[in-house]
Amino acid sequence: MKLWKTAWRFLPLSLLVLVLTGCLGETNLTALDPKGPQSQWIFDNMLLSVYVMAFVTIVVFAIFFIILAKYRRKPGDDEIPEQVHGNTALEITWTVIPIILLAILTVPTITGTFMLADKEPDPNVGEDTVRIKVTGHQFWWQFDYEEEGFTAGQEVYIPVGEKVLFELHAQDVIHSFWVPALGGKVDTIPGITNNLWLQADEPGVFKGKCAELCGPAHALMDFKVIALERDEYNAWVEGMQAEVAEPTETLAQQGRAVFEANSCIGCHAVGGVGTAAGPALTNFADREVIAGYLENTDENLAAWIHNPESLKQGNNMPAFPDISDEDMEALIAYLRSLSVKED
Ligand code: HEC
Ligand SMILES: [Cu+2]
Repeated sequence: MKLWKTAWRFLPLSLLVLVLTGCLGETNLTALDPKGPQSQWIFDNMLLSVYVMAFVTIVVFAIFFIILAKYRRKPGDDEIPEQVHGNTALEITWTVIPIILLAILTVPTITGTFMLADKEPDPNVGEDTVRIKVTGHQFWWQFDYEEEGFTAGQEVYIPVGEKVLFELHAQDVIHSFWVPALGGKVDTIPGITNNLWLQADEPGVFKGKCAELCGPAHALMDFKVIALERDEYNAWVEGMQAEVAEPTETLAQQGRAVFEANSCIGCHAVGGVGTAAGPALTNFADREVIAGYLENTDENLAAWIHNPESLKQGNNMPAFPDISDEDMEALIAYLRSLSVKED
């Protein structure tokens, strides 16, 4: 009984751990609430193994306690019971049952693993299947829509209800592309191409994370999958493909000059395709967050440009501490003009 008292004392602590680790937090960064066929399959397979394990645990413990109660030494038992060695029937039974249980787990796991890595286009969409090249960088994500001819950073847009094919690459070290609500975790490895498909069954924003320790800012290497209805998705694609318009406001025009004078343009593409040293900013104003995690406010943006290191340790953007308040205001106005959303 003393043990129970001690165990109860740890209950608040364990709940606290759950809350602090975000297990009970409001986020769709979870594999336990699947939102697509990939993650649904993974979830179902996980349940299957839980059921198999529960079955084994229950049967083994039931036998254990029955035997403990039935065959324990009772008062008056003076003789040593008959000693047996080996029992063919029992041995066959406890070999065959695990083989059957493992087969129940193995068959769907193997067929499912192939299903999850399949590179075939969506049968309902055919030629129009969206293909996206993903590149993991320390510590941000690049999404090339090669057929459509543009590059996006940090947020990947997909059409709802369609199988989207991802080709996974890495620029520097191994990262891992993971959107728990939509599917499995697949590594991005320098020099190797991995494949993954994902499908979102409902529109929404699905959080993703780098799931492979890749350096100091690994924990902040977050991204988002934004699933839109097909027509909205098409509109977004057109917006990304369009020539980036000259900013209309004077302040934003000045900001563009600041952007060019500080060689931001050398690392950040605005429009166009291809790898740059930093995320493309073509639709930066539409992002919810800066650098994967920081709320996209003017204050945070100024702080980020002045000193990125103070906000995301180890990231590869240099600091620009000398940009004056005036220039910063203009620069921010320019960055805020970079939107492909219709308003
Ligand atoms: C040497 C290359 C380099 C230069 C020059 C550079 N940046 Fe960056 N920038 C980066 C990298 C790399 C990141 C990604 C950091 C991360 O999230 O790990 C980044 C991230 C950003 C982001 C966040 C984008 C997002 O959505 O995550 C903004 C905004 C930004 N830079 C603005 C600027 C501005 C403005 C300038 C010029 C004053 C500039 N950068 C100059 C490399 C550079
Ligand atoms: Cu990473």
